Amino acid sequence: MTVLPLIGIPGRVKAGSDVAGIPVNFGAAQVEMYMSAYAQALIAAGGLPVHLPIDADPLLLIERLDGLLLPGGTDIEPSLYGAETETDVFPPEPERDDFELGLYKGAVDRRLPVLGVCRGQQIVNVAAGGTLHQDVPPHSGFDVAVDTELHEVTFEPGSTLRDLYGPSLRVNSLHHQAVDAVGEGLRVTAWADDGLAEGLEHTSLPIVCVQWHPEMMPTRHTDPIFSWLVAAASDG
Ligand SMILES: [Mn+2]
Repeated sequence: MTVLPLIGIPGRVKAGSDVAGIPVNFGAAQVEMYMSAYAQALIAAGGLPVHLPIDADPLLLIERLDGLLLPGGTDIEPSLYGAETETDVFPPEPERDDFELGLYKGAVDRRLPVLGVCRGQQIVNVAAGGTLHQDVPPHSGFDVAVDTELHEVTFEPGSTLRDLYGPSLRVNSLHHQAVDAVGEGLRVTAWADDGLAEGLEHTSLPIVCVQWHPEMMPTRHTDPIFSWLVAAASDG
């Protein structure tokens, strides 16, 4: 029997009262959720996705995984990159920051492949000592369909993203924050036409990040970024 590469996806914590359809007496119960499109894309690419509960020890989880997908989500606590809060549009969830930073640290120590998407790219950058722009309204496509191609990105020659996508790509844009100062060991390999960083790669580890949401596009089942993660997770 073929053993598929096991790829972990953390989620987000909600109260039962914030989830439609849950009986009212479960209102105080903790619920975790993630966007299924990530799992669907990884399954289509030949991987085996698994949800990572926030209450588990991130390092024990990482020991069992072949790869990590850090997904989109809320803002990162600005004090983690030495800044004051400038916006509360998507308030930080400190426990989630701790959990995902722990997962990422473990993945780096084990040299596990990591794909960061949106907030995931920002987590990777902050973990490496980088900083964020806290509000970039032209990239906040929250009032249009999630697969709306809002801008173009151009890829750096000699990068993994360039190998996967070619010279440029039209992408959706569902973020209101973005990479500012780039963290140690990372380089920007995708640029929006206004100069914002839309992709990051580690210079020596199998870590690739994108600021857009490939899993929200109708092409998610064939998008090469998920095949990259599955192939890299199969190499170990
Ligand atoms: Mn964008």
